[in-house]
Amino acid sequence: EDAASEPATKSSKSASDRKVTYHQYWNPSNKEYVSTMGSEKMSVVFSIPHQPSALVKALTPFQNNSINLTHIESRPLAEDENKYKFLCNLEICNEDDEKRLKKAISELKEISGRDCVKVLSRRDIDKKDSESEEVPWFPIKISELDRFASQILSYGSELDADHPGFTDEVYRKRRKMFADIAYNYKHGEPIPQVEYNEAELATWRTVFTKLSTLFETHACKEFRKVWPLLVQNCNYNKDTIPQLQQVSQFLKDCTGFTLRPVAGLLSSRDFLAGLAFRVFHSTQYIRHGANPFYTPEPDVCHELIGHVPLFCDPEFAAFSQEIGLASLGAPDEWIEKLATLYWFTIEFGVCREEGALKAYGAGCISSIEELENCVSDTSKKLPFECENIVSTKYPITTIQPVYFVAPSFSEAKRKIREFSSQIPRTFTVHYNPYTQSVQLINKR
Ligand code: HBI
Ligand code: FE
Repeated sequence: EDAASEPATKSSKSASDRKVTYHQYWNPSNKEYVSTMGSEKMSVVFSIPHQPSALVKALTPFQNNSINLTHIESRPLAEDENKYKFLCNLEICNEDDEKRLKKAISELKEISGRDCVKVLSRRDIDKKDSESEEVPWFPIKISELDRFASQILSYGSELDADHPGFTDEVYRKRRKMFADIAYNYKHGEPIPQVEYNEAELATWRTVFTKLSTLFETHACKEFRKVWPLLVQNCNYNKDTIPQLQQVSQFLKDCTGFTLRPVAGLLSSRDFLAGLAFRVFHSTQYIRHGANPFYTPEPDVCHELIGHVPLFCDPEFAAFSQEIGLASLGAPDEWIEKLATLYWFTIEFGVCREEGALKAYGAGCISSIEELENCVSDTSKKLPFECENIVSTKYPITTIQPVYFVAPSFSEAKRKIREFSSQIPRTFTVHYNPYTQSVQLINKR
């Protein structure tokens, strides 16, 4: 029954033979399943009337279904002063937990209304039933990305107990400041400038200095080409954390990509939708200085050093937008596939240059360990086939065991376009760069 928890057998089973749940992934080199974590974190966000006992009522579904909450937080609702929004964090450990959670969610929806409840998780557990023909909401014009600001997996300022900055009051205050910038940001505004403090600058200096030693030998040519321009134009150096606004302007001049500040992790659906409009959601805070070479979440080092240089390349920008356009209105199963494509390209992609392997994925470029691992023989390299990529499980907190070697970015874009033509949608999506909006054209 619970196939996921029995020990992996080293037989000839392939990744698709077995049901893999939670933090298990298929390691193709050892042909076995590896478990990375015991539980999966999720958040439930719901809005309820701003009046006594509304919260007690909204929490009864969790009580009735024995769901253990780990954190709860409230905010007034910008759109409606008569309502309050609550975020609850929880962890699920097995399928029984998930079953009870789903029941609690549907009860909560009865209480506060279907549209007032949202589940935020890496896997979309709050799926619509497959008979439902309803197309999930998606932004049509770039300004509608404002809707995502409050829908983040954790509220940015509230750190988990296992976060390196959990007990650091100063760090927590800073995180709240960064979260507020992102929370209040509206499309078209300049991104507020931030004066980074000494501790933050010291962390940047450590990371920047160490990573810089490997770029010449390990990073792809697109990265190496734009890096000196970022140094010249955007204050990329060991003593300055570049300002998002200045970087965004530079990116815009290169490829039309822009940055939007974000307070934490967005759902895959929301995050990918940004790419459709050539918008990259970027964090602005920096990791905690206790451990400069480890961060449990994206931070400004990862975004500015890992992601930004590649978005300056026209072919890479077009490739990235293609994944975003494919995601708009796609069913949940397809969002998961596209998120996996994102992972093995934009995050952990490698390519070949005159026979030698080079890194282009941001997760590789912003980590020493990954930079070394991704071009060495210790990790497995597979050819770039969308069908194979999307059925590959990957670890999110440890070094990657497998990489897919991309052909040129334009060829990768062609492959993604061909692959995503299978997405069951009644429309095709075209991007109009003049109006920064998508046009939907009915199929048939
Ligand atoms: N949210 N803010 C933010 N930054 C990311 O890099 C990010 C995200 N949400 C999902 C995500 N990345 C990917 O892992 C894919 O699920 C798309
Ligand atoms: Fe990233």
